[in-house]
Amino acid sequence: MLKCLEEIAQKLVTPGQGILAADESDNTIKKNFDSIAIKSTQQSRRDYREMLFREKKAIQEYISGIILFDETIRQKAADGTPLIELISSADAIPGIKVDRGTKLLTSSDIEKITEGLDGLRERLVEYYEMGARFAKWRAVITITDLKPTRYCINVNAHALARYAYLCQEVGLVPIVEPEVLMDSEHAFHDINRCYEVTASTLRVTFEHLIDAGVSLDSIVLKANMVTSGRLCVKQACSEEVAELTVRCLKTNVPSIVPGIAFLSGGQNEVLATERLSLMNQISNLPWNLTFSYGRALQATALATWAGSKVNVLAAQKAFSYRAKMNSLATFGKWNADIEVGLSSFAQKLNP
Ligand code: 5MM
Repeated sequence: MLKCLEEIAQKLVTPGQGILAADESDNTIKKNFDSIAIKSTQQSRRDYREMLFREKKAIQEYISGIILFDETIRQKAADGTPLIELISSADAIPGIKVDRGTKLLTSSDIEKITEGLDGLRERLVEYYEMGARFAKWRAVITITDLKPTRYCINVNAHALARYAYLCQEVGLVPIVEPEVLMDSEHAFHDINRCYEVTASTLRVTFEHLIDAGVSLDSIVLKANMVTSGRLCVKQACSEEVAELTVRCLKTNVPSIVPGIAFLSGGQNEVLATERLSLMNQISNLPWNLTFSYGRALQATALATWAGSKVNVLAAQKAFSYRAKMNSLATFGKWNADIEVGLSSFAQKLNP
């Protein structure tokens, strides 16, 4: 069983490939659809995700795994094919978000705890039987002058460790995602404060994973980059983000972990790609560094699709293009000259 888990974890972080986070909860996808004036219904969510999953060539080449929401893993495409089969037939690994979202910690008006441990073992078995081979649980840590508290980091790390152990027990690779938010309404912090909080969060998370008996060679860490907060007046440049992120990870993430797949966290598509590429230009990294982007893989594709069948081809090309740019970034081979921009790309599509 463990040999197989190791192989799945390795495949998820194969150089040249990364993960598509398509597990937006109903609230999040509604906000995304609001931005293109589309009503979020079971069918519109299905149509949008089917459009992405049918971009077979791009998925085969650039995407190692796709994280699904509970509704999606049960859905069928318009022609009756289960959506999960579209993913498997493109040689990508289906994954599933298993946390049940965040709630306020009782002692705090800002800090959150991620829920979903009750009945988790049984749900994981069901997802495995449905074909999922990895899972995801996201904890969120908010920075203010006085936060996060040690208590918040601890309870979230504890939940991540219990989740990760249960996943491995049933044959799912756990993606462990302790996200230090860069885009909260409180995010006035500078990059050094982000470094400090990310370092403590990772240190405590790995202490809990080790105490719980989680096999660290069979997980994927989904980490935030070390950046300035969205509202910080002086934004750190990409070179500094890359350098501090790698330094923070080297100090706090054991080298036995096969790979780290970054979240984009509100960075725009090009910045998220540029920073991943810069990190992969740094030599002697003990783990593979790749992407597990939601917004930074989908933003242009979503806007291009705009809920209309006539835009499906162009939206798929936009998704494919972004996936390719990030694939190059996993080799440290992306640069601004290659990033020709979607306008000229779209012109080539519709000359
Ligand atoms: C795709 O979004 C995921 C689900 O978020 P919600 O439960 O809030 O709807 C989210 O966990 C995502 O995987 C990570 O935040 C990374 O996505 P971004 O957009 O930051 O790359």
